[in-house]
Amino acid sequence: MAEYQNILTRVQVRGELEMGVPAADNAWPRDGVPFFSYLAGKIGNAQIGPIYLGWTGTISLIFGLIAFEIIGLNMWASVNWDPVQFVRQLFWLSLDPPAPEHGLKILPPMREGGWWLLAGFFLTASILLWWVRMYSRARQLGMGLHVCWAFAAAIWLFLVLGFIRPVLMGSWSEAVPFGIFPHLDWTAAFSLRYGNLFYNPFHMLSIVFLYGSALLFAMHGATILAVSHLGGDRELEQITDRGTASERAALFWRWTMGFNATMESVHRWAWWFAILTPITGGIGILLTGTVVDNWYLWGVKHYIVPAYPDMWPTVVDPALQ
Ligand code: 07D
Ligand code: 07D
Repeated sequence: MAEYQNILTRVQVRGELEMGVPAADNAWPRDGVPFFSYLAGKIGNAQIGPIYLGWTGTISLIFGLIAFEIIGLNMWASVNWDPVQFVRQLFWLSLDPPAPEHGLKILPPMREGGWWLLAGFFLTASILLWWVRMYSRARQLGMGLHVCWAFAAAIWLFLVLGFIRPVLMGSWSEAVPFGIFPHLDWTAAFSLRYGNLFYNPFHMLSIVFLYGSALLFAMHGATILAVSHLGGDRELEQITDRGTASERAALFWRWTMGFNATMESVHRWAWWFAILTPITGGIGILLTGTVVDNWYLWGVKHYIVPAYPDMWPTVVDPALQ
């Protein structure tokens, strides 16, 4: 029994190596010879491969690599091609979007944002092609399209941040730089520039769904693990049956909080919470600077926050000068 008190997977799923169900179109075969890995079996299925790359997968990876190279080489150039400094400063290095004077120019000088645009183009193409791949693989396997629509929700926020909002604002300079800490600086500066993002109701909603996703994930993951020694991880067969591990799990929640999700509905809850995080987030970013210029003043106007007491002489917002 102790075998099944699991945090990591204790059961190594190993049978015959399998190639998966026959696919409707065999235009592009599955690549690689499958093999078993003990470590992979610790966290999931022990079989690695074969993988289906196809045209969209292959081009997506190539485009992603080109973007990654452009970003990396620009960062390296920014430390005069010094390999030691490149490694030491990697997290602080940046490839910035064009400066405001270039507006929405499609061909700004390469060293003044041109490389950022090119990298952005390849990264976006790569992500969109990966989306097409998710869509086509799901169709071919006769699955629902839940995964690719969830991915589309994240792509929505990505496009708002780096493309749609900058276009609406008339300047690439509004977009996010490529860089580990630089993109955090951008995030903080964005919040400050637009009067504290905490008062943006869509940022609030996005946080609700983000935290809610963590809570749901914890509840569901914990519940299934808690009944997996009774076979509760075989969720599907147990949805409607009585006397199963699932019924016990459901009862646990009904007894502790008076209500329980079902084996099916909990996954719908999880899906909606997850996708609503970037959907509401994207709406919040889209409204910032386009419709609302200062979320703090917006909050004062709508009685969300009290105004600061009038203690000092009025100053003009330097951003408005
Ligand atoms: C665990 C799945 C695996 C994904 C990983 C990320 C890259 C970047 C860098 C080429 C959960 C792979 C990383 C491909 C390579 C270069 C220069 C997903 C998992 C391991 N952020 N962000 C991170 C991205 C934005 C914010 C980390 C991407 C917005 C804050 C990582 C995007 C804002 C914090 C990262 C993006 C924002 C981070 C870990 C795109 C507002 C952190 C991510 C495409 C939403 C955290 C140092 C992670 C950190 C962090 C990547 C956009 C805010 C580098 C690819 C502009 C506050 N972000 N981010 O695990 O440690 O996600 O930063 O939009 O604290 Mg970010
Ligand atoms: C980034 C979607 C794009 C990613 C894609 C994936 C690759 C390859 C590689 C696997 C994450 C691309 C993949 C390239 C991967 C490998 C190998 C999703 C992304 C397509 N905030 N804030 C949010 C909190 C503050 C700010 C969301 C909390 C401050 C800005 C979220 C706090 C300031 C923006 C959230 C807090 C500020 C956000 C992001 C607390 C900074 C956004 C949701 C407790 C001082 C973004 C409306 C998400 C947004 C966002 C949480 C504080 C700024 C809920 C908990 C006040 C500018 N914040 N924030 O899913 O949507 O991101 O805002 O203080 O743009 Mg915030």
